[in-house]
Amino acid sequence: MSAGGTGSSRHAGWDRVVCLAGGVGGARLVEGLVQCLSPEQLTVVVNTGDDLVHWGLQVCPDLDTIMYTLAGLAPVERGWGIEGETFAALDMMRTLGGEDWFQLGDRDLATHLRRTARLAEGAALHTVTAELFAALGVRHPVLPMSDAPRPTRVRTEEHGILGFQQWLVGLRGAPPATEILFGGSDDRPAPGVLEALEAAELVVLAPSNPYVSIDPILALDGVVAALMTRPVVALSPIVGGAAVKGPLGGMVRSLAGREPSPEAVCDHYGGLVDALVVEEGDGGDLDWLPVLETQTVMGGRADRARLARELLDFAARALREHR
Ligand code: FO1
Repeated sequence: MSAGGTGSSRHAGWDRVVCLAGGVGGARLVEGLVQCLSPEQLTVVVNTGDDLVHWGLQVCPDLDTIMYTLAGLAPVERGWGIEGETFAALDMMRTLGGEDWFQLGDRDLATHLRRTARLAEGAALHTVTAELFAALGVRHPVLPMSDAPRPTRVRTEEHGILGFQQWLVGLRGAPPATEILFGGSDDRPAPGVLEALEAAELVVLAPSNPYVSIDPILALDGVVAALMTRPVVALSPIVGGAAVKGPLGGMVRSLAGREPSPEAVCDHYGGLVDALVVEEGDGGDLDWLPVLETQTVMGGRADRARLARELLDFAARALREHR
């Protein structure tokens, strides 16, 4: 069953919501939102800065994490890839002397083969993305942030500039990041992104890594300008002084010189965020914007819907004057 296809209902508070997302935290919130909002009410814009060419194939980890999550295929704990995946191709690749630091599972491989073939035929990434999501029964519109490559790179003192996955997976995100760089010469958002943002009554920043999941989207031409005119609610990916998942905690320290906190996330987004959702007890010093304290660490599918509904209700109360 597709969560995107059959699980949605209509939230009364909002007619047009755009969610900017990346990573596993982003996918979990998106799964909650698709249970509260119909495909007409919700558009998801996904980071593609994590994308890489691996084994000659175009791999889009954040798009695929959202696709597999919405299709009910993602492993609940790990969040990325496909539940029950096998790795026979990886084993053979290793035997053949190929690269094995980035693990592509057998079924996941079909996604990258299909995407790469369609791109080689001349189809744009947003077209191929729509085809793949539809094939897995997902009905909500999910857009890549850009059709053009926009590779994120990480500068480290020890290793110089690294590709994002090389740093995150190859080196386990251990070398402190001193700068995040957004590559690519074409900074146009994919077709539909600015149109969706300009029509949005509410923009949700998912509990994704601000530096490497949300900032690559914000770096595209016209995105910040569009967001400045829309009510924006963000969900903090920092809980109890630590990142829920991934390297964010260390990045706040090395990039902002601060201890990880919802305030640090909020300050990073500057004036873009109008309201914030944080973990119960984490609201402390945040007195300059409306804050909802609730349980933000998401469990299964029902819990993700619960959090999305609370966020949408809170935003409808807190941001009514912006509409
Ligand atoms: N994460 C890992 O920690 N190790 C891997 O080998 C790995 C492979 C992989 C393959 C396909 C895919 O869609 C995601 C994969 N990820 C892997 C996760 C990925 O690196 C991150 O979750 C995101 O890029 C962070 O948003």
